[in-house]
Amino acid sequence: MRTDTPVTIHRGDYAPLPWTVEAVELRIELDPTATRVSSTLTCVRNPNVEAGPLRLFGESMELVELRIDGLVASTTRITHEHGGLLVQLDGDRAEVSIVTHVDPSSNTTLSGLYMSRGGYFTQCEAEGFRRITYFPDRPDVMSRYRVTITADREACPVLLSNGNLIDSGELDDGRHFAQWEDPFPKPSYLFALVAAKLVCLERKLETMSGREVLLQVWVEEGNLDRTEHAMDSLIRSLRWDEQAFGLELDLDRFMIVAVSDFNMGAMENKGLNIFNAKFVLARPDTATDVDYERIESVVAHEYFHNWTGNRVTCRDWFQLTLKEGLTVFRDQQFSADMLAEAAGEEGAASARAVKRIDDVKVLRTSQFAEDAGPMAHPIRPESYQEINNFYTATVYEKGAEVIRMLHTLLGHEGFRSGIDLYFSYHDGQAVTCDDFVDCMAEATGRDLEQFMLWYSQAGTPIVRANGKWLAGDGIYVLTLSQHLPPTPGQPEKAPQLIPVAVGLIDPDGMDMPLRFEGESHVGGTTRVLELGETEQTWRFVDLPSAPVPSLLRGFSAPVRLELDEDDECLAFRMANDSDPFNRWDAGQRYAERVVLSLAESHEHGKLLEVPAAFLNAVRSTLCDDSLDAAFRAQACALPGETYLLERMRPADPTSLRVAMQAVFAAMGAGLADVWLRTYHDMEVNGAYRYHPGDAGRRALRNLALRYLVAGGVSEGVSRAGTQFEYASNMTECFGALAALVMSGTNEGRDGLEVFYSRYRDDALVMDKWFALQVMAWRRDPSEEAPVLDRVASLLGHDAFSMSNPNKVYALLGSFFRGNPGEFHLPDGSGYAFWADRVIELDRANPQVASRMARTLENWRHFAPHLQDEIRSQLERVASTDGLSPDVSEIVGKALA
Ligand code: 0A1
Ligand code: ZN
Repeated sequence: MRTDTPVTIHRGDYAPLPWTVEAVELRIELDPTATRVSSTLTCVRNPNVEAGPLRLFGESMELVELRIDGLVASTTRITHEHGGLLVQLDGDRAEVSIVTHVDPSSNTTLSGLYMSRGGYFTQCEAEGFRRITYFPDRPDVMSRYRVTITADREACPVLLSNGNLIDSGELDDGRHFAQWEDPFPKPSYLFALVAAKLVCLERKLETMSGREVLLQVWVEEGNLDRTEHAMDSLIRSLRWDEQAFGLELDLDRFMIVAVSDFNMGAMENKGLNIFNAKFVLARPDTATDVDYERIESVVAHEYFHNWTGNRVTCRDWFQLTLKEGLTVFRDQQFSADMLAEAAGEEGAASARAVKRIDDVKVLRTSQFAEDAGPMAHPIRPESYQEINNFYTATVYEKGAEVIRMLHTLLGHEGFRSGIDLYFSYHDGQAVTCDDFVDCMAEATGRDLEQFMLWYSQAGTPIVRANGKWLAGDGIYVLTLSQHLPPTPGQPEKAPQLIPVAVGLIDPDGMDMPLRFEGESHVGGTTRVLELGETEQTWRFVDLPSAPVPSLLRGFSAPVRLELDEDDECLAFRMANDSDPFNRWDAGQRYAERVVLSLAESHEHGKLLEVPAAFLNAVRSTLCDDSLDAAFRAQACALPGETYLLERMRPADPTSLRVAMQAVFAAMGAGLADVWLRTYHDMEVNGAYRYHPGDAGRRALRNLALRYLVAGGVSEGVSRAGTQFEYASNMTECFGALAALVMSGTNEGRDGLEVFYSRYRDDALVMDKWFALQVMAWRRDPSEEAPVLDRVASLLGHDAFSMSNPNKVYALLGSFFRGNPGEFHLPDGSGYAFWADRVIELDRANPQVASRMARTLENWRHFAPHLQDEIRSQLERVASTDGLSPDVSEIVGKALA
C-alpha cells in the first residue's frame, strides 16, 4: 500500500506573494533532449505584503544557474523545497536570471514543453510553466514577456510565441531565431511557444475601430485544405464579440495552431491559441456536421477568453469558473445566435432550442453525475489535491448555467451593464468570482448575496412541484419546494435562489395569459418565479380551465425537476408545449419512464412490451411537419444510455441494455413506415455545405437509419448500406456505418473494414473508427464475444497509440463511458482491464490517466455484485507505487 499522504490545497489559504514579476525575458534554445531556457525576471516587491523570499515553482528540469543582479547567487540565499525554490532578495527590485535544461522529447505528460510529430509545443495551464523554468507560476503574477526562440531551421522553420514578431534571422549551424513581444501583461499559464514545420491560412481583417489585424491558422502542410472552417469560425467569433459585447481584438496578430497530441480541447494562450487538431481540421469528406459545429464553438470559446480570462484573469485556481463558466456561457450564446441567424426569423426559436437541448444534455449527463458522486464540488471548489482534476463539467457547464441564471434574473440589459462595469473595474487584473458578482449587483442594484450560494454549495438541487386547481375560483396554486442533497464535506445546505420559468397550457394546447393574485394586469405567458425559500406558493388567477403546467421552461436553472405527470400529460406536452425545450423534455421524461420500467421488467423476468401510446406519441412528433428537422431529430432520439444509467438506482447496465435494445427495436419496427418516409423526404441534394438546416436533415435521416436497422427492417439495412457506399460527405458515410455497427450487423462489420481501408492514413478519421466499434452493442450476447475482447485487441492495432490522447479517448474513453452494457460485465473482467490501463497510462500521462480513472467514480450507484468487483480494482489502482497526484485524488475520493 502507498503511504505518502496527498497534499490538499485550500481556497482559504490564498495569500498574495511578497514578490511579483514585472517583466520576463526568455531565451529558449530548442533541442530535442537538452533545451536550454534562460530567463531574466524583473522582480518587484509587493509593498502591501509582509516581506519574504521570492517563491519560484519548478518541476522536472535541471537548474543550471541562478543569478541575482548579475551575480551567481550564493547557496545561502536559496532554499530548495518540494516543488521549487525560495530565494532571498534585498531591497524593492531585483533582477533574477535563471538557466534550466529541459528534455522535451521525453515529456510524455504533454504539460510544459513537449514534442509532437517533430515539432515543439507548450501547454502551461494550469501549472505547466514551472516545467519550463523556475517561476512564481500563479495566475496572480502578471508580467510582460519578451521571448527569443532558436531552433534548427529545417526541423522547425516556423517559430511562434505570444504577441508581435519583433525580430528574426539566421544563426550558425543551420539554426535560426525569432523574437516575440507581448504588449499585454499576462500570467504564466498563458505563455505559449510553437516551433514546427507548419503552413498557414491567413486573412486580414479590420476590427470595429478600424485597426487591421492578421488572423492565421497554422497546420501541417497536408492539412491546409482543412483550415477554412476554423478561419471562418474565428472571423464570426471576432465579429460577434464586437457586436454582442463591444469587445474588440486587442492584438495585431491572432494565431491558431493545430497539434495532434494534446490533453484537452484547446488553449487560449494570448494571441497564440493552441488547439487539439480535432477542433481545427475539417473537410466535408473527413468531418461530420457535429465536428463542424464543435469546431465553431471551440474556436469561439478560445477567442472569447481573450477578454474573459486573459484581459481579466483569475486570482487563483479556485476561481477557475470565473473565466470558464462565463466563457462557456458566451460560446453557447454565440452558437445559438449563429444557428438562429442561419435558420431565419421563422426558425430562430427552434434553432436556439436545439442548441439549448444539446447543452442541457451534456450538463445532465456529465455534471449531474459528477454532483452525485465522490468528486462533487461547488463551481468554486474549496480545496483540491491536483488542479488538473478540476477542469470539470461542474466548473465549466454548471458554471455557465450559473451565469445564465444571472442573465435571466438581471435581464439582458442589466447583465450587459454588469459586464461593462466588470471590465471598467478589472481590466488587466487577476480577480475573484466575488468581484464579478459584485459588478453585477452594483450595475443593477440587486442584492445577490443569496445567489452566491451557487458558488459555494455543491450538488444538484431537487425542485419538487405540486399544483392544485381550484375549479370554482379559476385559480391554479403552484407550490415549489427545493432540497439540496448532501455532498462530500457538505452535509447540510441552505436554500438557493432558483429562477423557475413557468407557463400554463390550456386544454387546446395554447398558453394561458398569466396573472398572479394581487397583480393588476397580465404579465405574459411565461413568467420567471424566484424560488428562494425551502417552499413557496404562487397563485395564478383568472384561468378559464384547468391548466397543464410547463415548468422550468428553457431549463431556467440547473436543477432536477420532480413533478407527478402521467403518460397522457407528457404526451400532451410533447405535442403542445409552446416552449420547444420543454416539448423535447416531455418526450425525454416519457422515454425514460418507458425504458426504466422495461429494465425493471427484465430484472423480474417479465416480458418486455413497449407501450403503444409511447410509440404513437413519437409518431406524432415525427410526422409534425411544422417542426424543423433538427428539432425532430432531438425529440425522437432516446435519452442516452449513460444518462439513463445514472437515473437507475441501483444501476444495472445489463438490464438497461436489454431494455434499450427492446425500445430501439420497437421504435424501428413499429414506426418503420414513417422512418422510411422521413428518410426519403429529408434527402439533401447538392454539394455538402455546413449549414444547420442541412445538418438537421442529415441528422434526422441518420436517426431513421439507426432505428430501422435496430428494428431489423431490411429496407433500412439496405438503405444504410447504399448511403454508406455512395455518401459524398462524412456525416452521411459515418451515420450509415454507425447505424449498421451499433446494432451488431454483419454489414456493419464489413463496413468497418471498408472504412478502414479508405481512411487508414487519416488519424482523426481513425479516431471515429476506433470509437464506433467499441461502442457497438451485441445483437446476441450469448453467441458473440464481448466487445471487451475487441477493445483489448485494438490496443495492438497499428493505428492505435497509448501516447496520443485522442486515441486513448476514442478507444478507451468511448468504451468505458459510452458502452456501459459491455464494459460492466458481470464477471468484472472489464474492471480489471480498466485498472491495468489506468496504471499503464499514469506512468506516462497522469492527466489522461485521471480522466480514464474518473469513468468508475460513481461505482456506489451500481448493483452490489458489480460494486464488489469495482472496489477491488479501485483498491488495486490506489495501492500502486508512484501513483500521480492526479489519479491518487480520484481513486482516493472514490474509495473514501
Ligand atoms: N483553458 C482551456 C482548457 C485547458 C485547460 C488545461 C489544459 O491543459 C491542462 C489545456 C486546456 C479552455 O477552457 O479551453
Ligand atoms: Zn475555457
